[in-house]
Amino acid sequence: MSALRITAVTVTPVALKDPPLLNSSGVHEPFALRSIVEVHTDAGISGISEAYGDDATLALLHRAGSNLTGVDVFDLNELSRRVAVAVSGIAASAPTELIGAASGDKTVAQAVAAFEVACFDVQGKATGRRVVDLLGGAVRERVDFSAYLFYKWAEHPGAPGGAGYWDGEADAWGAALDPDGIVKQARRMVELYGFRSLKLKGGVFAPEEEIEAVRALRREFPDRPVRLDPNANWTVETSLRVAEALAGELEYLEDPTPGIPGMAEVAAKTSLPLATNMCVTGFAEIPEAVRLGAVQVILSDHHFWGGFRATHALAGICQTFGLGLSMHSNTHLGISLAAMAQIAAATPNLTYALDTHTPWKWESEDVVLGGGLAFVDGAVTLPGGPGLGVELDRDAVARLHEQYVTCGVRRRDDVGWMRRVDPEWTGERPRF
Ligand code: GKR
Ligand code: MG
Repeated sequence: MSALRITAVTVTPVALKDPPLLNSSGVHEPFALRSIVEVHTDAGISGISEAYGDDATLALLHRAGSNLTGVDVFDLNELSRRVAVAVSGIAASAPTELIGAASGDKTVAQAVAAFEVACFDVQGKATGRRVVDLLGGAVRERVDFSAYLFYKWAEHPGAPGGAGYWDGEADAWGAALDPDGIVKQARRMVELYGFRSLKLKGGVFAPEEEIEAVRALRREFPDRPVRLDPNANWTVETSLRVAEALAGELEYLEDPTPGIPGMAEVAAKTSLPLATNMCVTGFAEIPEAVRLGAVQVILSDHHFWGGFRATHALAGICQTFGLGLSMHSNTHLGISLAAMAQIAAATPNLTYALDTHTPWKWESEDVVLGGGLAFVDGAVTLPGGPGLGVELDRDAVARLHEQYVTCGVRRRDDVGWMRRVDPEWTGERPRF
């Protein structure tokens, strides 16, 4: 096949309604931002991907995208080189502190990822093959996801007139502020999606309360593995106390405490596997983590590790050092869901159920035709179509772009939104 050259790229920011989910930084704002990336080629075939949608990421994508004209979508090494040249010197920033520290390498990786995924989509459409086939073939046709449980309020604070932010339109989940609320939320999520493992976002309330919530989940769902993720909101001492209380109860404990040395101190004294999407989020951080034995599971995420090929490089490193591999999620739409499923299906040692924020999406809000891949028994079956297997719903993109224009949110700020309720709130960690 002759070269398929990039003629233009399009980056469209969109905003989606987001419920008041609580975490160690604060609370989700009423809107989450994503960007829809399209790579157009001289053969008339376009590929799509999804990335963060904050101002800094948009500037990064525009800068990188402007240097891609003429690149063959099969020449991903050239794509990476062009991106690196275009974004060299751009200030490093992370779209949320909940995915770890920013660095120059990670900034390049994020931009490469956005365009690499779209190039794979073009490759698939041009060859009539699924992305999973281009990535080495499917080791599984069904990809398991886990129920992502959050403490949450019934509605957003600070709304005009005190009602929900959207003129009283509250989300369908209601409040979850104690173990009963979390179990109720889990029941609903399991009923709707069939998830066979559970993850609780912790670091919100006193650790003792979160221990009780995990125990309540274990009682209610004895056959489902449970993970707990306080996003580095505990000291080493607190982490060890929780680890002792929950030994044997958790599939893994995710980012209990900040930093590789702190995680290593905890890991040395607990039998619970420690996982991370905060202290190891780029290749440069792996050697120290391995040397100190700080983590036993790394959560991949093609959006910030550098795309599909980088995810495979990470998988190889995990295999070499006997580390487990799982997958992280931030708020996302159906293109990312399809991309996550494609790379997971092509990665043999990605054996943990993947995280996903999909259940927190407003039902009517997605940018792919049909609303996105469906979960049956907690798993997504890989679509049969070429490329990523999902198509853009252009009307929906236009609608969600309009929502972006009018919503006023331009970067994720969980700390700032929490200050509306608690003016003293700093979001500093560790709090417990
Ligand atoms: O959406 O509040 C959230 C999560 O806390 C997210 O931002 C994290 O990046 O899900 C993530 C995690 O596993 O840490
Ligand atoms: Mg995490």
